Amino acid sequence: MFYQGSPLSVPSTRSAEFTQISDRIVEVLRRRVGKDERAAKPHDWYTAAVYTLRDAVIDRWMDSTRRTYETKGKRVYYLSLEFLIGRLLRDALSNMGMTRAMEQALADHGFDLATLEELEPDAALGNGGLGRLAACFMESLASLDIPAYGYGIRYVNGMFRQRIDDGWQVELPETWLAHGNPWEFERRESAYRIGFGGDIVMQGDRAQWNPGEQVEAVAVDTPVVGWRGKRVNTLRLWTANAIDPIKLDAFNAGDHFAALEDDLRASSLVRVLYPADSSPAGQELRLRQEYFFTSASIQDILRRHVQFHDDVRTLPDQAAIQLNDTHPAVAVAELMRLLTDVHGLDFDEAWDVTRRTIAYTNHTLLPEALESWPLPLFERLLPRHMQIIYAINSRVLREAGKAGMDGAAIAAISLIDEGGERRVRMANLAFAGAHSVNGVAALHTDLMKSTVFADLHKLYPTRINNKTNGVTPRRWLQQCNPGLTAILKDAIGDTFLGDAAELSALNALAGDAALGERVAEVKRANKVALAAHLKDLTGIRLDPDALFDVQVKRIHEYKRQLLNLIETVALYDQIRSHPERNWVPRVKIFGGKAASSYHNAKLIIKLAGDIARRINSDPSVGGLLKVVFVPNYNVSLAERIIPAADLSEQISTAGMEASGTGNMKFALNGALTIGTLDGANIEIKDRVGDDNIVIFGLTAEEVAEQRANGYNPRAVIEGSRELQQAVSAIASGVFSPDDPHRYAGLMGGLYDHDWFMVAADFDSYHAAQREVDRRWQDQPGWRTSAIRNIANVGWFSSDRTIGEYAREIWGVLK
Ligand code: B1N
Repeated sequence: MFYQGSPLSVPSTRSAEFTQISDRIVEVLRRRVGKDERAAKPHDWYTAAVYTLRDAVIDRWMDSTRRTYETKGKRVYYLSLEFLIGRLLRDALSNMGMTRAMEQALADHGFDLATLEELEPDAALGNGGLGRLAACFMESLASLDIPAYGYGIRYVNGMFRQRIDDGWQVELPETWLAHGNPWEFERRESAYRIGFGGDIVMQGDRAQWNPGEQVEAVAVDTPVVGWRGKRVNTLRLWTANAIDPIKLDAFNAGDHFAALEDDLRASSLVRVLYPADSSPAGQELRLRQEYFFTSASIQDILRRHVQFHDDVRTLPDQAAIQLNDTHPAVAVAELMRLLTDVHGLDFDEAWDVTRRTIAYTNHTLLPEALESWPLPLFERLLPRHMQIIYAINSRVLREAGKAGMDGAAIAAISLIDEGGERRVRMANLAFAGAHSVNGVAALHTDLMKSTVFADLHKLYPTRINNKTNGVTPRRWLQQCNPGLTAILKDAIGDTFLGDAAELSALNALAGDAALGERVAEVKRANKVALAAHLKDLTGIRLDPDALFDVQVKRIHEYKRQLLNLIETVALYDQIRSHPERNWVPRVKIFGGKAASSYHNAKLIIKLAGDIARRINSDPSVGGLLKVVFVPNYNVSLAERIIPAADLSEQISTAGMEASGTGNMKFALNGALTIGTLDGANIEIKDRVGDDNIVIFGLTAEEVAEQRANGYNPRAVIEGSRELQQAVSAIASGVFSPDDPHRYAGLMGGLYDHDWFMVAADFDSYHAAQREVDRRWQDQPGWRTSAIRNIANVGWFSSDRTIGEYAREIWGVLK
């Protein structure tokens, strides 16, 4: 694998840059990694390569910071409990324009860049879409030359590693920091005290909070390089230290555990990411994490502000704080607290500053994912914030009263849920404390106005706005699909690299057979590469000429992996009953993690494995159908899978997927979408055109209507032969002979309530899949559709999204 001492072929054009890098790597290897070239292991070379690149990044980083200070520009602060970054080496090299030079330099020492890249662990400080969006946004902010900081938590253990044991998900800790992290810089000087509990004493009309416990938050910075290295911004993740890490008296008295108790309490705060993703995560530690990172971030923002502008009242001119969902919503109360209790503003002034500074993004309307905290817990942990929230609430309710709202509307607007156990509603707090509240796709924003926030929207009718999500085309096209990128450059030039909207030039070439063939060749090469990788991971052999039909995302009932699996079983039945038909060979690829406490999601993973085992070993399907569950789906796997997909499954129950962002990545890489009219699928359809996407199923409105009018899934199942057959096969243990009742409950749920409308959409989905078959059988037509997808989804670049936030919410771009 590694050609120690015997260089790989090095192109004859040795740039000056390459020679310099080659020499620098050896220098760095010796002086900073502490290894001699002969003794160095591949990981040492990887580290030396990162340090060498990092030196170039640091120069730009300091330039960027200096420019921001000099121009006294307004800064954007993106507060997010999750940043799902993945690997950084390829991204930073590519954005710095150093990929080729680094490749040559490493080859000079006998190493292959692609192989060394594999040694970098994924920074998986996020669950799924929300965390990945934060990472795409950080890259776009730097690419658009906007001064911005990301703020979050430096989890020691990020998203768990998923192992599949006998078909079941097993969660293992992910130890991404085990070999150190060459990208990060600890900033001991940027440290803040974070309090919990305690009591409040009034001094005149000023409150003083005396916390019962304190920890120290310390900043750890990672550079974020924008496209063409224009700007390097900072991702600032907080780690926690005990104020008093060891109680020597206790230690000397022999009570070693008590001596280290504070240290343990501090480290447990930043120890693990909650693997919740749109599932409830309501435990005390979660609230502590949220307040810990939010307070540290707000203190840091205020410190930076008063350092240069001694009046806190000008904060809204200098800072825009974006809350990524409600996880940092306590920022509203924390900023109020610091402005009043510490900086001496009166309540009205502070409220004005707070609202003009803060904006909030909502990412889900699922009731179980809307954060609310039991009031006694909140009050015990954050007594001063509880007082401030009461004060905000009385103000908001007064406004609602003045506006003539009725009791039901006032109860819905209240920051306190009074139905049953009293709870603090974080979404209402964020809504009240922000000047902008945005949804992440057009339909989702409309539903915010008509459902969860209907009454708040009536009271503050200009606050809700839409910012349809986007993805960075650097990582999700250029870096993950260099083959396709090269063809596109040949076809339309390279302006699309800086502006993804320029991909639309491809529309003129959509029917060009030669281009269609070249795009298909790259797709096939990507499929061959993926097949080889999946063979290593799972032992399953895949035919690269089959249609690769992919559903990779978190496992959740609303995302309806179950609909796809049931349809897979129906297809299997039909292939066996009608082997003479002209079936399209398919590979069904599934991947994704289930929240550790989400029983049905875990059962769905087991079902995928059970179905795969049975179908893959059945000679009567003659290789026409293969099913794989890819273990441990993560960003790096997505980078291999998405460029190799023919068909993208975006099949959530309409009205439930706020946006989706995988849908955008697949289309950008030339996959066709089979999907419902949900989230951003609708906007993708509007752009690629009805002929280049396959839409099925109920609309959000029809889903709501059916639910309201008494939906009867049992009748639906009994009325569909294919569905009934597939469901009863699964229920009766055809795929689980070792435990025939394993899926009786899961299938019983479909008959009894079927909240996610699997049965209602089945026939329509099944027919849509046969429509996919017909389109696939016309390969030139399929290729044209693939090109139309690539040509028309440039709009879903996160550069466009960030441009909209910058102009319409933050006021930082013209
Ligand atoms: O945010 C993504 C959207 O594209 C997806 O449609 C949406 O499901 C996702 C609690 C969440 N919404 N809510 C979460 C994550 C973690 C958690 O603890 C909720 N994730 C989404 C980006 O807008």
